[in-house]
Amino acid sequence: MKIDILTLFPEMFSPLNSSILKRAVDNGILEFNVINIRDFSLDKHKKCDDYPFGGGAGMLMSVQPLYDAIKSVKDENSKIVFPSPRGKVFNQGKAKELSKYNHLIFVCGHYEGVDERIFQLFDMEEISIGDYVLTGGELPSMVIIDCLSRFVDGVISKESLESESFENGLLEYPQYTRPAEFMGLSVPDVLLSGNHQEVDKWRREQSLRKTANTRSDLLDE
Ligand code: 4FD
Repeated sequence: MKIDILTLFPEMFSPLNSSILKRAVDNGILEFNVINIRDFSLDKHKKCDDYPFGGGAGMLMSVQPLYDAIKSVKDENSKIVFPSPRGKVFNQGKAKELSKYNHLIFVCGHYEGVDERIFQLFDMEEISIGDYVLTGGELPSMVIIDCLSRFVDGVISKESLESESFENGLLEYPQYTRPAEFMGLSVPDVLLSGNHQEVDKWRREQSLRKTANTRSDLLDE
């Protein structure tokens, strides 16, 4: 999968170059391309923002640099994502859906938003990572990219995907590794019993209890 990222702050994307995502890039499964929107400004000072018509606080991103930046990477198979507080809220299901595309384009907004005409010029899906406001779309883009990448074939093992929180509609059960005792705290006996049926039953109960306690809204669905 090829992922183009259009941003005024390319240096913010260095985290894509570590850990699991780096391994996926090295293995040829993912390709990231970080592009500076400023390089497309036709203004003599490379300006990319301006005051809103009608007045109001702050600045908007100008439509011209954005338009030319998107034009430079888009083809008929591209899916364009625009992280924004006014989008539908992101979740695992949306991540899975996005992971099926061969080409994604992330457009990172800044200032108080963008000139609305960009949404008339391109089919862009606005997606929010939660009900709060950030200084730019860079962190939301990285959150969405990290999450969807896990669903791309070969990025992580199938088993890891299936056993995690949300996959069965519940939060994850408690887990333990060696040593069996630390600072007087021991691991639940059932996990050392070797009885897989009992282990599965215990984990299911723990998942249900955790979900009921902190995210009972998940049990309604
Ligand atoms: N909740 C989110 C996304 C972007 C953002 C921006 C319009 C502000 C939060 C377009 C207004 C982009 C989110 C940048 N803050 N800030 O997903």
